[in-house]
Amino acid sequence: MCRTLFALLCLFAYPGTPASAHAEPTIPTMQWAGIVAPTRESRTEIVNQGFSIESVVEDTAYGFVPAEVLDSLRLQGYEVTSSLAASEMNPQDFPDQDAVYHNYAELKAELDTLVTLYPKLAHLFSLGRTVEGREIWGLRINASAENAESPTALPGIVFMGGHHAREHLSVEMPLGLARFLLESRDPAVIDLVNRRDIFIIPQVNPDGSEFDIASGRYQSWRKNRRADNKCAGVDLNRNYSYQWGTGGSSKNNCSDVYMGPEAFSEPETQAMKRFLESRPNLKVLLSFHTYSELILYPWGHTYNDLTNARDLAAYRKMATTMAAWNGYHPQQTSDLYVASGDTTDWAYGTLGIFSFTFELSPNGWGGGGFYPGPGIVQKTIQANLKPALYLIDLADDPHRAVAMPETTLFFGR
Ligand code: 0X9
Ligand code: ZN
Repeated sequence: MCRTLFALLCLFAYPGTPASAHAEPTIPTMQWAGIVAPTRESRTEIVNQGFSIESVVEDTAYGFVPAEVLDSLRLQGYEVTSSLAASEMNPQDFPDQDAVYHNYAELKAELDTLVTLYPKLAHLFSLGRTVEGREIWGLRINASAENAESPTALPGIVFMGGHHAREHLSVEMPLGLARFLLESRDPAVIDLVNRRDIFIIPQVNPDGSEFDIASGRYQSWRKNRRADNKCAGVDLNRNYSYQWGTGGSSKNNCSDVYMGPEAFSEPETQAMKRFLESRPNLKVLLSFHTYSELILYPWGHTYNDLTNARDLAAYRKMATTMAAWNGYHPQQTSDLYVASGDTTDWAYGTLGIFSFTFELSPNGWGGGGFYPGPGIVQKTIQANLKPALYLIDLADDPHRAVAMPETTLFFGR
């Protein structure tokens, strides 16, 4: 078991302690570990203590955890099935092999190209700047708007990726979707695009993404790059304000699920807040993450079902419909583990936007985890086009999903 585990772990390019950029003897070493946690409650409990769960295989949760937290979990009686200091892991893969992925400059160049090729349809804008001063780019696809700001009566939808630095595939997915929507000559797609106000924000956390690749070796970095705490970074997907800090996130700034000193403490989440609040026509949101092949819908901060039965019925129908197309597993977010402060709970709980998280491929850490290689990019984009078109169509009224027969051609009316 251990041998197999080590072989698989070596697929992760994780060369050193993320905190080593601020090396002090007191900074705990990050570990990759497996812990027996067979129920959602036990998984929530270990997340609460600072364990960042990345995948669940049978009764074991795998993820990153500061060494001191792992020691404490052991003392509490948790069975640790495997653990490995990050610094012991040698990368087996080289970023050169992954040249198909877009770094920050390449992403901007690609967005510029799309705007140049489709000036009447595509409008580039900045949502604001990151901790390190990078612009967070957004692309608006709207056939009747003159620019990124002009008002519209059309129903809106937003796709986003890259909240978590190492989840590079989650940047490629919305970027690939943008390209598809602009390039398609399918009359049904053209008609759909003409009827909607579509926003694509491929990389919410460019500082983190750049840090992850900058040294030429992947850093398995998750958070943003706030540098004024002992260990750098805030988990942006724990920093939104809805039920912030109520479970499944950590006050320990060395944890990968550090919630930040207060809700919306980070310029990246502030930028998202400003953007989403300024667009009342937005009715649907999809935040791409990796990995595990899941379709998640609220709530994430509580095991309770949504109290709005009409919304819940629509969410369930939408999730199962999309799952039949991409083969992912649909579930309420908290069935995995409770986590508070994420994008989707806030967007739905505060703004009423129908919000999903997709955990993209691979479906387990045997497939390369956060670094699944170049071959998966186009497959993932293709697999998720139909779900994306379905959501775009439903942006006028997601409740329409409930009465829609499974076989309905969801666009092209
Ligand atoms: O933990 C997360 O932020 C997401 N998983 S990831 O492996 N990409 O980090 C899932 C977020 C789902 N939201 C909640 N559990 N509330
Ligand atoms: Zn993520």
